Amino acid sequence: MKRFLPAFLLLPLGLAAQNPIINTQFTADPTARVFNGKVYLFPSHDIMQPSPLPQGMRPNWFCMEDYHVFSSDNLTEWTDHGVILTQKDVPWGNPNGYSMWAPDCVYRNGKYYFYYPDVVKEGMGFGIGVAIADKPEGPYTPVKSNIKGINGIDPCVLQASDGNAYIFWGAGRCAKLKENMVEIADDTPVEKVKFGDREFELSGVNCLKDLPNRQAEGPFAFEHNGNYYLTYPYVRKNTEVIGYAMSKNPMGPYQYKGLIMAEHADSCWTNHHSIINYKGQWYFFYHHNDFSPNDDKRRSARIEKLFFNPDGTIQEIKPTLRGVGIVNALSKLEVDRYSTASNDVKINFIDTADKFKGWEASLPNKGSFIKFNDVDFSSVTDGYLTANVKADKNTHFTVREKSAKGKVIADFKVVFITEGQFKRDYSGQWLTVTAPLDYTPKGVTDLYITTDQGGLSIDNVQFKNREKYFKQPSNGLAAPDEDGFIRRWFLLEPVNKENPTNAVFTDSYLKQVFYEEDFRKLFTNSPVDNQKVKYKDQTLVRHKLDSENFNVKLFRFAESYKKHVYGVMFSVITLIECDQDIENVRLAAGSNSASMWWLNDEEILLMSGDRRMVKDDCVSKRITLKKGLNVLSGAIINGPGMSDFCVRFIDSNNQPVKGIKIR
Ligand code: FUB
Repeated sequence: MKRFLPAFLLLPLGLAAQNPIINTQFTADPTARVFNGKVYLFPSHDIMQPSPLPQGMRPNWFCMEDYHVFSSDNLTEWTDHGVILTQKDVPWGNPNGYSMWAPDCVYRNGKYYFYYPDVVKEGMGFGIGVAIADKPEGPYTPVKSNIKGINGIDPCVLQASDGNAYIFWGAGRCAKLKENMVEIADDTPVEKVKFGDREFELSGVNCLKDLPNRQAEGPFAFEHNGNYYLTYPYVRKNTEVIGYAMSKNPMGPYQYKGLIMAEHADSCWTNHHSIINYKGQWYFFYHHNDFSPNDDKRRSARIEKLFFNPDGTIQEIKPTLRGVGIVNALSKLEVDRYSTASNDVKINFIDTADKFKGWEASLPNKGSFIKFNDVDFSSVTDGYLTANVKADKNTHFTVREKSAKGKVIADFKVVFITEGQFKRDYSGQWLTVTAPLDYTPKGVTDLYITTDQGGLSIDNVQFKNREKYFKQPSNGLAAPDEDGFIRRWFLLEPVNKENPTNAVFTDSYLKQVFYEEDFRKLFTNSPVDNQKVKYKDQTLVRHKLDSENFNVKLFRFAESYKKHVYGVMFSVITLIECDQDIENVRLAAGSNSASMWWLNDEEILLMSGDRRMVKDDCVSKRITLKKGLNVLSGAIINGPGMSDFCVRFIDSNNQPVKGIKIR
């Protein structure tokens, strides 16, 4: 009964390792299983209650109408395979019961058996049904009737090393399954129990008899190193903890051993879990009401690592926001779900009207920090870092390796009020800020984000590999590209020229700044690679480069030499060799923003105003490229934009001139 999702929904959800692990819907009661080398997650699917409430639905209660299955091979990126069963598909269930509670799924005899509770159509209470598939993702076909003899919720099937499959449910009841996996064994004991003055018959063995078991539910049983573990939520004080008991036999008697996880700190009443070993590490899946802090019936799956002591007992687990998994530095790191943080760090929803948008972490003081562990840098080459941040004052933060005082990877100034730059105040706005990497860590390491001023909120960071915009020029002469664009240039590092807006780029302003004496001195007819040039208090270097693109990305050029990228002027030169005079050609240029062009020291084109780079945006008067060497030079100015330009010559038929060589 698989419902097919549009193809784009089958794509990985693109989530980084963090808790909760799914942020597109609620995912309660997470049962994880390993099939075919992958982890499959079978949660129940909390939804908001319909309005008005259907008849008989308890207000402020659980509400689930279907199941999705998710998979992952790294525990950090999850694929939603869509709906595998809905309440309308269950032949014996109430189609409007909204009670598709905690499920399980196991593989046996070439089939996948999906066990799920639902309220029965006839009679009272919950039954447990089975749906069968050939693949973990489905399609699943529900068996016509629920398992006879079982009234209750929260099925879990243990496939023991004795060759049998055992089903656990409710408050720790257990029965052996027949080989068909859809019936309990004929010799299952039946116990008579009294609730008030009514007597009921309950099948199976009560494995939690005489153990701490107040309001116990959600049993999860597994076997490890010759021990059987029965792990289960129960109420120790007012809300659920997860405890466990051990035995040498699947059906007990079990001995209580202690807690795996204590009560949720914020009194989310339920917890529900599963335990797997994946690639040699044990993991504990559980839930919390992260996305609905005021409503503990809408929950979301989380993961932590689980460890055994040498005697087989389990170490208690403290919930974290970070969760598990080595995360690729090139994916979005939701650092608001950190591993640890200084005590003053607070987290808040980014948007309280849409909590699935996630959180921000605020670092209020000098010295505040957050740590985000296990980031894999093996795919980061020549990288830079972007960060999604908000500042309530000018602030400065650094991303470091291994400790809050560790080696600086990247250094950010959040509000652009810096020396030599035009003033602009972005306080209180979400911004994506970028910084070059001062240092690229190797392998898997921990990140620390620290601020020496406070006033910072951060949502996520993402490392990015720098696209290659330039390469070192090859020996010899270069030709224009197939469209005639000139790609070989001497580019001088930018001159700082504060301009908060490009609206000032009138003809007269441009003539004034481009002909200013010190700026003109930056132009030469014999440019040299790596030549140092003085401009006022700046020392600039000229670089001979071949552009990878038809448009020469001056913004990226400036960024790569750690120069200002906004509020700047560039001087660019190219040396053109012609075998003969080429008459009646015109320079066709595009630039972001304004620019001026000279051929052999004669001004041939002025492109004023606040421009975007467009091919052949403006053309010059007709000119002659003379036999021998021609020097084409340009000045480009920009305020807050990303500077670039493209230049080619066109002939009298508007065709690109390609019969030239660039020195
Ligand atoms: O999700 C509904 C119920 O809440 C589950 O079946 C219980 O285990 C508890 O998590």
